[in-house]
Amino acid sequence: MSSTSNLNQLKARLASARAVAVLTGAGISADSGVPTFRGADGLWRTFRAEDLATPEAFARNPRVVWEWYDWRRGLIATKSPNPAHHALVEMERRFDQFWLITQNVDGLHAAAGSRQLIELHGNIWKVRCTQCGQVSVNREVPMTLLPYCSGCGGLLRPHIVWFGESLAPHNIARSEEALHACQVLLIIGTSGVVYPAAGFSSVARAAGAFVAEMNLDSTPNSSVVDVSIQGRAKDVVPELLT
Ligand code: BJW
Ligand code: ZN
Repeated sequence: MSSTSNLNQLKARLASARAVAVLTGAGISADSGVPTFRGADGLWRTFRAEDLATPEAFARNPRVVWEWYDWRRGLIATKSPNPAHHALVEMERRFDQFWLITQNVDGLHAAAGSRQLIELHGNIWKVRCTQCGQVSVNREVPMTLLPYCSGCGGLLRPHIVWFGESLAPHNIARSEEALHACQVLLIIGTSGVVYPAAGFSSVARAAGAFVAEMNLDSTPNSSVVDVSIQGRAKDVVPELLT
């Protein structure tokens, strides 16, 4: 089926939907200039994930891990939301029920003004104490390395979900609610390889939702969804509002 008829089919579904859920990944922020994880110039072609994005790596060498995050924070600080982020803010206004589930940690959805937001993998602008668990916002760029908790003196870590760590139970619960309640699920700019988010398309589809993927390429999700629309997020997502 052509991309135009896929787009029209999706727009017709949205026109009659009351509850809509969206899952985003690094591809939506790629159009703002934030590097993806696994693309051609993805972050992990130069850094090995298992060297940096794990609790073991942090325990072994917190400074190296913090240097990587400090570098990324400096980069993200110069970026702003693009038309795809803004279109999702408008979409939130249009539907009775709306959930935006993001795997991104860059904070660009919140910066655009999205409110019904589930930051599944955490936020790069938040830190968490490894001793007392206190979470706080930290926007220093560059930041003091290593950072310590003002309350208890414990070492602070990024408030981000690393490989092998559990996602916050309330975020899982809200996502489950969204996947079961939505009539349409949009999956935008994710490679669909990292669980549990990679399984969300199947969950929503089994619960009866119409599922659409928007991505530059095909992904493991492409064979599960009702329609795949190829293109850049900044071009295709705003099209849904027209
Ligand atoms: C565009 C575009 C444009 C580009 N427009 N599109 C074996 C089987 C199943 C599961 C596991 C397994 N072994 C281990 C696991 C569990 C593991 C997992 O899933 N691993 C897989 C890799 C196999 N998951 C976990 O550990 C999770 N925890 C968990 O499951 O707990 C229970 C458990 C523990 C242990 C064992 C088993 C269960 C936690 C996952 C946390 C993920 N965190 C990260 C890193 C955080 C570090 C940081 O950011 O600082 O989050 S991983 C990284 O990938 C990041 C992202 O959020 C996530 C997803 O990436 P995303 O967004 O899809 O980006 P890309 O780059 O991969 O894709 C970009 C896409 O955009 C591409 O498709 C492009 O085509 C497209 N694109 N430009 C539109 N302009
Ligand atoms: Zn503390």
